[in-house]
Amino acid sequence: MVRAPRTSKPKKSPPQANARSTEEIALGIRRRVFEHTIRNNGGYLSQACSAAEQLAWLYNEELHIGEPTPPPVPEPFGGVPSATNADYHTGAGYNGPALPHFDRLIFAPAHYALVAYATLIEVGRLAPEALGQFNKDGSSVEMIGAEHSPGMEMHNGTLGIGLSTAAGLAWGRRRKGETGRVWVFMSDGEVEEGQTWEAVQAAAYHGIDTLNAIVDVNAQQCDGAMDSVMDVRDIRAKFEAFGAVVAEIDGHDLTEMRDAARISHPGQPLIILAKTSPFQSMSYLERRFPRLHYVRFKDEADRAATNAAIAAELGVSPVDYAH
Ligand SMILES: Cc1ncc(C[n+]2csc(CCOP(=O)(O)OP(=O)(O)O)c2C)c(N)n1
Ligand SMILES: [Mg+2]
Repeated sequence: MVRAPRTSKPKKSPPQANARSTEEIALGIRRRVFEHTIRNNGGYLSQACSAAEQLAWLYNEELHIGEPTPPPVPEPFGGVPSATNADYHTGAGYNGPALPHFDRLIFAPAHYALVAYATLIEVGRLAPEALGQFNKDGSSVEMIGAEHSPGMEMHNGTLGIGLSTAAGLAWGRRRKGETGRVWVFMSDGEVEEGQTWEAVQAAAYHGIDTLNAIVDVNAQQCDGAMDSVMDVRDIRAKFEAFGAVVAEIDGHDLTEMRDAARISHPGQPLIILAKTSPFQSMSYLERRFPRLHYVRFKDEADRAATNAAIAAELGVSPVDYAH
């Protein structure tokens, strides 16, 4: 089945309407991840630099989703799924109920979890206190997100599985006549995984045009700059060759993001390649290049200097982490 090109944006449900601008939410995400990183003596800070606009835009503008169903402060980890575990739940409820007309979000790179939680807090879907449970034993607010973590609905620590899981979900939803789309947030490290390419190929073959992805192309990998670890070459040409419609944008430019999402892509998945800076709005981090994957401080002086410099860049007071 090939859907007619969509020319207008689906109507938002009232609970989703957000009084704050997407720019304000992106700044809030960076401030929150910064504060957490300083307070906890390290963290996935660079991912807030690169992805803040993408996640703010998804939740504040693009996703058509309902009100969250779980409590604002997450319940403890309810155990693994089984026929007898009535407490088992995924974190998908923070993205609203899984109703046929609502969109679903698959959050693929699990190490971006802190940025995901900060986003949920900024858009009012999660209580700020939830971060108090971050990386604690027995908590669902995992450092490396899992399917029970807020905003996530499937295991995603294994990079590269998000897009194909989403393709299958979109295919199944279409067979059931559901009108909601499936969006995926991905990292560029995931293009090193063969499964990503199989997903695009299969989605294009089956005409799954309800599948949309935005990829944080920060040109970074955990061991450093992407081209020093694995030269992935021209990923736009590759995504197109495997059957996707591709938009390449400045990932900090919301106008380009909005325009990219409006591109008509009948019968094909849409992949938005959001080219980003791994130290956007926190230029002090540039001195760490190419080791930006996880920010850790070499000593107290490094922590204090980073605190002062980035707080000034983000327009906040330095974090009082001694208390
Ligand atoms: C299949 C798989 N291989 C390797 C890893 C280990 N790993 C964790 S994060 C990461 C970096 C991948 O690059 P990207 O997601 O783009 O990271 P970033 O830009 O945040 O540095 C890797 C290789 C993993 N989680 N899954
Ligand atoms: Mg990357």
